[in-house]
Parts: sequence; structure tokens; C-alpha cells
Amino acid sequence: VVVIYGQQNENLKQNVSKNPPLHGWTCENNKCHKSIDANATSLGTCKMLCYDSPPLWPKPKQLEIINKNSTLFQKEHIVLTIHSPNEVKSELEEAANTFLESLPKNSTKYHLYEGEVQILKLNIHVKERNIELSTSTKESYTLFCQKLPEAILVNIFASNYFGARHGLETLSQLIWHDTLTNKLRILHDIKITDEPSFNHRGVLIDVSRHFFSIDILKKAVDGMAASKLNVLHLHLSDAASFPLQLPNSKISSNGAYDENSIYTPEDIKHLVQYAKKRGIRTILEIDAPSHVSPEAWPKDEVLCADPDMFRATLNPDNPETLNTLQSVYENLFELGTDPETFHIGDDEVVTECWSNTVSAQKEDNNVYNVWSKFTNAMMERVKIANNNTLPKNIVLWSSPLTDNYIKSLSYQKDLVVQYWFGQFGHILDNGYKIIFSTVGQWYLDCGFGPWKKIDQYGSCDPYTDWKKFYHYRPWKDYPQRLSQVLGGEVCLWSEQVSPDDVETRLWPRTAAFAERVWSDPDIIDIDDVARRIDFHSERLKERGFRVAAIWPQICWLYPE
Ligand code: CP6
Repeated sequence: VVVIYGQQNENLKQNVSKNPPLHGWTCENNKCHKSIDANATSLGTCKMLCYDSPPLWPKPKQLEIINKNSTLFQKEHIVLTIHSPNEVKSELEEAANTFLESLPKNSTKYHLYEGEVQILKLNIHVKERNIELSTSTKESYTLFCQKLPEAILVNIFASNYFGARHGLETLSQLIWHDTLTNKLRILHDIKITDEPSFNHRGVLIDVSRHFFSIDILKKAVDGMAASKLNVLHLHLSDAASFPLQLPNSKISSNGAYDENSIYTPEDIKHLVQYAKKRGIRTILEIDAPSHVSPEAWPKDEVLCADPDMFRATLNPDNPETLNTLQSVYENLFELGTDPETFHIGDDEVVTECWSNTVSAQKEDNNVYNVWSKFTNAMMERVKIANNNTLPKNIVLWSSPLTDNYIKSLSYQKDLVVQYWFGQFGHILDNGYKIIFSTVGQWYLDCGFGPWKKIDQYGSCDPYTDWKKFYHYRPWKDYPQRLSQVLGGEVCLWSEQVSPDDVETRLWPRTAAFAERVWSDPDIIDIDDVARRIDFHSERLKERGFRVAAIWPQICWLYPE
């Protein structure tokens, strides 16, 4: 039965049967122009072949384009061969499948094409059998793409699985959908040698101020993998909510917004595995001693529960407080938090809350000593929770406390400060390691406004655009301290970010940051950066992401 909705209208019928205009594009001086030329190509093909450097993001460290030839192929005609120890084979196969799925989908419209279509031979060479991801994992790879008479030949070489995975990501960016032929096209005669500049390239997502489902987080991981980022930092708890279920602790799920806004241990383990397959370590942060959820914690272990639910603070007088924290840490290691880079939070501690405590009296009412004692004790508990092994990096947030009292943290000399506000020279000069998350440049939710009362719940003033994310290079002034710079993290605090806008907040600004921490180019050609991030944004859209605009649509057509 054919059901026709509404009145059939002659005009409409005509429009439906008309073919869309098939104008093509030609390249002139690094620009694509609309053209009716017989040699005109699709816009994607034009952009891919026209630009001085192909639209790869982040830009590889070494890129040799022997020439800009390209050939059509079909997804179904890829022949994969894996040269690796047996232990890595199934992982690599799975990564290759993920790569295949990320390739542009063929549209349903059929186009006749009678030219050359080639087989693509994809060879992946991996040496190491180890598939553990750690802070010392070598992420480098080389990629050769060439055309033989009988096939397009791609060779990816890497020490390990994770380098090879980066190679596949780069390969996916040498392939695009040619709309005129409805086939895939690959740029060949190219050699790439690549490795990251920094070993900590992260994204923080605050899942306390708004709850984000595991599916949303997995999609964020997909976007991160597409830009070669390698650390997912979940800010899992704050005063606003405690969405994590921790069955082996005194923490209750009363801190969650509702019964649907809870991560079970299985959820987190699944996410950690999913991220690991994409070369991403996960840091599970439970913030303490401030920014704690008074509803999740046992009542007598919380001292100042701010009625505005802004920054409740733990009770240092109750000996059970640290025991509960230790059980939290045991749970976090069990759930798969990065065992080498452990975050204790220590964010914006409200020391005033402690002024009348017995702990403060023992310290001659010096609440800063209470802070350093409590922080040292937290680190001691991390060590106990981790089979008596202190993680290589213990991370805490910068604050006036770390500015003035960091040297009193005698427990762990090898501290990492996640710097977000104020000065940072002294952190480096005192020999500490640093992760940059500077509020004015790398906060995805933005900075401070004049609305004091409302701003304490998060602010977006001013909006920081992708160029600012890209240009920020704080380590440049401290070349002799470069070895102390682990890298950076962009931060998505979620007071004003919900599942509805999380993707456009993340993309493409997080990608802009990704090139800074992967390639860290010294000299940039602004036109080249703009053309490539434009293309990468389109690529992310094609892969199903919602991506914020980088410029008006006219520039998308005619990049200047
Ligand atoms: N929550 C937590 C926040 C912020 C921080 N920690 C924050 C502070 C200022 C701005 C944005 C975010 N919302 N736990 C600071 C590290 Cl402008």
C-alpha cells in the first residue's frame, strides 16, 4: 500500500525528480573555485589536493609529499596484513576495524564511474608484544603510502600497538569521500614520521555539575582519538553531585542527582577499556578535602557543608575520614585509574572551615599546616591503596596553597601541579612537574565574569575561541624547564555545559589544543592552520560530531 501524505503537487514532483546541480571545483593558488571545467572535482577532492599540505590534524612532525597523486578505491577492497607478535594481532585487527568504521560512509546515491579503482593493501608492522598503556609508551609511527601498478600500498611501522593506532588515525585522514564518483579516494606517494611533543595530552570532563552518560563519554573518547589525545581526566565528584557507585566504601549513592545519573563500577571499567583501545589513559579524580559531596559522604566525616552546595570540606578531626578516602582510592585503582598518574584533587581548599578544629589547635591554629598534613596523609593513603607503591606522578590542583606551602608537602617530592590560575614560574623553579590547564586559554567553559554570586557556580565570560587554544604555548618562556612539563589538559567544567551542548563545547577547540601538544609547531602558516582545522572540523562532522563553527560559511567555501 502506498500512502501519499498531503496533496501531490506538480511543482514538488518536478523538484524531486531533478538532479542536484553537479558543479565541480578547481584549484588555483591554494584555493578551490566553483567551476564547470571538465576537469573539475568534488569539493573534498579539490581541498585535499589543492592545499600545499594535506589536511592532516594534528600535523605530523615530518611529512614528505612526493607528489599529490590520488586514487579511488572501495572500502570493501582493503586487504589487511598484520606483522606482529601474536599477542597483539586481535587488538590490531580491532583497531583496523575501528579505522574502517571511521571512514566516510558511501552515500546511497549511485554514481557511475568507469575510471580506475584500486585495491588498497594495508600492512601493519608492530614489534612489541606489550599492550599495556603507560606514561612511557612510545607513541611514534611511520607511514608510507605509495601506488604500485597493481595496488595502493600502505605500510605502517611502530614499536607497539599504540603507535600503530596513531598511524591508522593518520591514514584515515589521507582518505576522503569523493562525492562525484561516490568512492573513497586516497592521497598517495607520501611518507610520514611522527611522534608527540608532550606525553600528557588530556581532556578533563566534569561529570559532577552535570551528569554525562557513558555513551557521551565514549564519543568524547572517539573525538580525542581522532586528534591523537591520550588522557581522559574525569572529575568524578564535586559538591554538586557524586555519580560514582563505590560498593566497597562508606560513600553512598545519595550524592547522585537521581537513579539514572549513576556510573556503576562496570560502566567505568568498560569506559577505561574503551579508552585504552584508543590509546587513552583514564584518570579518575575524586576531589578532596574540599569540593566534596556532603550527601555521598558519611555525615560526621564532612565538616562544612556549604548550604549553596559549592564547596563542602572534609573533617580532619575524624580519623575515619582518611580511612574512607583510602577505600575510595582502593576502588579507583580497582576501576582502572591510571596507576602512574594519580590525581588527589586538593582543589580550592576552604581552609577557613578548619579554623576551630582540634587539628588546627594542634598546629597553633595554623590552618595551612592542617592542609599540608592532610595532603601528605592523602598521599600516604594513595600509596597504601596501591599495594604500598607510590604512583610515579601524584597530581594536585594549583592554588594559593600550592603557591606558598607546596614545600611543606614532604611526603612526595615528585609532585605534579595541574596549573590553572595565577603564576607558574615558581612551580617549575622549585623543581615540580606541571600540567597546563590555564583558565584563560584552555578552559572550555571560560573564565570569570562580574557576577560574583552566580559565577561561583561556573562562568562563561569570555568565550575562548579555537585560535586562543591553538596559540597558547606556556612552556616557551621556560626552555630549561621543558623536561618538567608533562603537557596540558583542556577543562570542560560543566556548571553551564549539559549533554545538549557538550560536543560543540569540545569541538573543534579541543582539536586545536591537540595540535599544540602533539606537534607544537614553532612557526605556523596561519592560512595552512585555518585550512586544516576547517577540513578537520568537516571530518569530525562527517563522523557524526556536532562541531562549533570556526568562521562564516563563506570562508568554508573560499578559505583565505
Ligand atoms: N570546579 C572545580 C570549578 C573550577 C575549578 N575546580 C573552576 C574555577 C574557575 C573557573 C572555572 C572552573 N568549576 N572543582 C578550578 C580548578 Cl573560571
